[in-house]
Amino acid sequence: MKSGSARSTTSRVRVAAAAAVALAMGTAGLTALTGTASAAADGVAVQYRTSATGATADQAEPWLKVRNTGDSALQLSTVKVRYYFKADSAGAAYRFACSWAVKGCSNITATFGTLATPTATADRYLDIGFTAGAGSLAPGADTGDMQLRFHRSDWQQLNQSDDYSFSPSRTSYADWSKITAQVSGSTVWGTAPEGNDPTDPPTDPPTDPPTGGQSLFDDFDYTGSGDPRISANGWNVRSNSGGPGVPGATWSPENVTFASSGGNSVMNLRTSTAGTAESTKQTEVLTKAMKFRNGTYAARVRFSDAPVSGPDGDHLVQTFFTINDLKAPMADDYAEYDFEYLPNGGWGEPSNILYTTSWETYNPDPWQAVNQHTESRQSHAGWHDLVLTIDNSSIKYYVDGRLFGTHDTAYLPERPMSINFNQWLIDLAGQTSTTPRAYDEQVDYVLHVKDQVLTPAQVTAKVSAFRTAGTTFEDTVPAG
Ligand SMILES: [Ca+2]
Ligand SMILES: [Ca+2]
Ligand SMILES: [Ca+2]
Repeated sequence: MKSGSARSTTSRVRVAAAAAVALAMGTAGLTALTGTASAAADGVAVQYRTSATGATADQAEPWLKVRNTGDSALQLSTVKVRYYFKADSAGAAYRFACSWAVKGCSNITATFGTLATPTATADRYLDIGFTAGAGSLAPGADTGDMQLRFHRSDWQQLNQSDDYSFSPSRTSYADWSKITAQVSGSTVWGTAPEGNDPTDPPTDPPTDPPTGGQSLFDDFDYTGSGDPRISANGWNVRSNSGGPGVPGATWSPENVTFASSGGNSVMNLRTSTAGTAESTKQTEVLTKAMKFRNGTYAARVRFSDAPVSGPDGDHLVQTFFTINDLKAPMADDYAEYDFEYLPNGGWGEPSNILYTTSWETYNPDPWQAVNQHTESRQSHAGWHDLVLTIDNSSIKYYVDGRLFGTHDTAYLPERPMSINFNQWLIDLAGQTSTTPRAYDEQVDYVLHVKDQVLTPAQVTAKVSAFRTAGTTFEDTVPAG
């Protein structure tokens, strides 16, 4: 099988120039991290107080502060805070107001909604969000006072004694877990009313009904690239020559290694060069079977911006992707879905860029690509939770729980695919030195769930369940 062969130096220049979809990204690196000690755990805490303590009141006054408990800067525009309450009647309508806020009332957004699973103390919610103008929070910093209020639109008294998030005893700021917070769609703080947690099963079933949750999970717990269990578990550590990458380069199984980190095993793909084709060793690990089509694909991958040794600057591609074989130029039953990180640019890009690309097909010569892509021009060094979902209505890419791109039905797969990780060099033009250097891409786990669209939070829960059960590998996906 030739994998990743859809590339040429000219290809991506044209693709990038087409700029089908551009998505500006904020600071990445969010929650939904599991199991690895080296993870930079990000999160927020919500503090609450109220100055309207009566069982009934003209207005509810949830005053809030949001604090960044993570260890990197947090864009407030990625944060949503949810206050839960019980409406005074099914038809009651409410209005929000901001009295004063350190971050500026004009930078605070508010949305009322109805809960999917009403409880005795909650059938509505108020979502507080932030515009880009609210800026970011440094680690440990908080938003300062947000003096918020809401009232019935008819200005009748509201009963707040039956409201889930209300507490009359909270007259000074303190952490309050009955208000929840999400960062980029993942809940990082608080406890929702029963049945309303984002990890509860979605009310809308996937387009394709579940077929028993057949799945592939591998925590990459191996002793080395020669471990016979790697092949037994369906993986090929590539040694055969060919594209993509520098012509004449080799694919090096011995550069695929495994290391334990805090009791968790991580696969390392090391790509090295000394500036010549003969010295260039690329790495790839892929499933032998092409049996994966609709469903959810997830992996925890560590991209790097700098070499582990030697001079920097090579036009490197660090990937997680699915692909099948092109049976003829422009054959429409070709399929490929990529996460591709270029830490030093390439394909005409001057600096780091992350692409997600969905392929209908291509013509190798003369080059013609039929695809749709989303890109983000910023560093993605470090660990990232990558999720790809495919059903019969769309293709979605998530990075760290945040929707990165949605691609159209024209790019849906017609046939099953393999699952691949590789790291390779577009060319040798990024760093012309002959001093040896090496770059690492690491993979913590891979998960595929056939015919089910999982949320990033459900992916995290599924991986946690495998680990709790002591399962480091399982493959119940039937042959394609
Ligand atoms: Ca109420
Ligand atoms: Ca692992
Ligand atoms: Ca296709």
